[in-house]
Amino acid sequence: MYAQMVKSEATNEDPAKLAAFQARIDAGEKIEPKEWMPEGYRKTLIRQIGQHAHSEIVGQLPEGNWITRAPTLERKAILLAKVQDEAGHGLYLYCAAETLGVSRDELTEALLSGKMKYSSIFNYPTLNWADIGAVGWLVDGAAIMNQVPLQRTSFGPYSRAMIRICKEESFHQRQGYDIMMKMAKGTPEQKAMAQDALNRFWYPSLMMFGPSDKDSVHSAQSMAWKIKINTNDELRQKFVDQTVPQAEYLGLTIPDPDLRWNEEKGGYDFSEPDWSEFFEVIKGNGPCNAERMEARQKAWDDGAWFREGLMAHARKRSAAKVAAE
Ligand code: FAQ
Repeated sequence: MYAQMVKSEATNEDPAKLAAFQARIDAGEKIEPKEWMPEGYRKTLIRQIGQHAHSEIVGQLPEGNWITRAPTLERKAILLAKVQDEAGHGLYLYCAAETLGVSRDELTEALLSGKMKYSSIFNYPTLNWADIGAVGWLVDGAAIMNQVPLQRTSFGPYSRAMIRICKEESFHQRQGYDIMMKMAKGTPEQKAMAQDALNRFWYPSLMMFGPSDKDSVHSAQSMAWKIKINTNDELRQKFVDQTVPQAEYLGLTIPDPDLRWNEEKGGYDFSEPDWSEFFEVIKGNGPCNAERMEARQKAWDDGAWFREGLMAHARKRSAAKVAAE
C-alpha cells in the first residue's frame, strides 16, 4: 500500500526535478534537509528513521530489565552504559527525522497508536542472564551489519547519526560476546544456558533484516534512492557468515540442522526463519508486544507533566524576550 502511495505521489512531481534529484543520488551526493526531495523519499525516510528510533528506545526494555540483576558490579555498570547509549541513539535518530518536518511527539503518537513499527526482535523476552549475552552478541551484531552500510545512506543527517551509532554498537556487540564467552567456558549449567539463549535468539535475530527479498515491499525504491544500500537477504547472509565462526569459537551450536558451508557461493546455506511468526510479531502478536507498548505508553503518560513544564517555560522565556524588545 505504501509503495503504491509513493508511486502515485511521484507522478504529480515535476519530472525534471525528479531526474535531477536521481542524478544527485547516483553521483553519491548527500541530500540535506532544506533541499528539494520527492515526497516519497521524505516519507520513506520518516518511516525508516522513525522506526529505527523507536527500536532503539523500545530496545532498552529487554535489557533494562536486567540492570538490577546483573551478576557483578562491573557487569551492572557496563549494561547501564549500554542501555543509556541506546537512549542516545534514539535521540540522534529522532533529531534526524525531525529535520524532515515531523515532530518527535507525532512520531511517538504514531508508535503508540500502532501506525509505526519498531524492530520485531524486541518483542521476545529476556529470561535469564545468558539472554543479555545473546542480545549483545546477536542483536547488536545484526544491528551493526545493517547499520554499517547505512553510514553511506543518501540523507545527510541519517548518515551522520549512523557513523556515531556504529562506533557505539561495536562496543555493545563485544560486551555481549564477552558475556557469552564467560558462560560458554563456565560450568556445564552456564554453557547450557548460553546454548539455550542462542537457540531462542537465533531465528528472531535473522528476522531483524526484514522479510526475504521477494516479499520486501520497499527495498527496490529505497535502494534506488540509496536510503538502503543492501537488500535484506544480502545482509542476512553476511550476518550468518560472520556469526557461525563466532559460535564455533564459543563451542556452541547454531540451532539449524541444515546449516552448511557452500564452497561455490563462498557462504553458508541456512534455514529461513519462520516467516509466518515474523508477520504475526510485526502485526502486534509477538510474545511481548503488549508489554512493550504498555511500558512506552506509561512512560509517555508519566512524562506529560515534564513536557508541559518545559513548554510552559519556553513560552515564558519567549514572552519575556518579546517584552524586553
Ligand atoms: N521488524 O519492505 P521491507 C537496534 C517491516 S537495531 C519490524 O523489507 P524496509 C539496535 C517494514 O517496516 C533495529 N518490522 O521494509 C539495538 C515494512 O512494513 P511498513 C532497528 C519490520 O524498511 C540493539 C514491512 O516489514 N534497525 O534497534 C522488520 O525496506 C540492541 C516490509 O519490509 C533499523 O530499523 C523488522 N525486523 O526494510 C537497540 C535499521 N523488517 O513499514 C537496543 C533501519 C521489516 O511498510 C538493543 N531500517 N519490517 O509497515 C532498515 O534497514 C529497514 O527498515 C529494514 C526493513 C531492513 C529493517
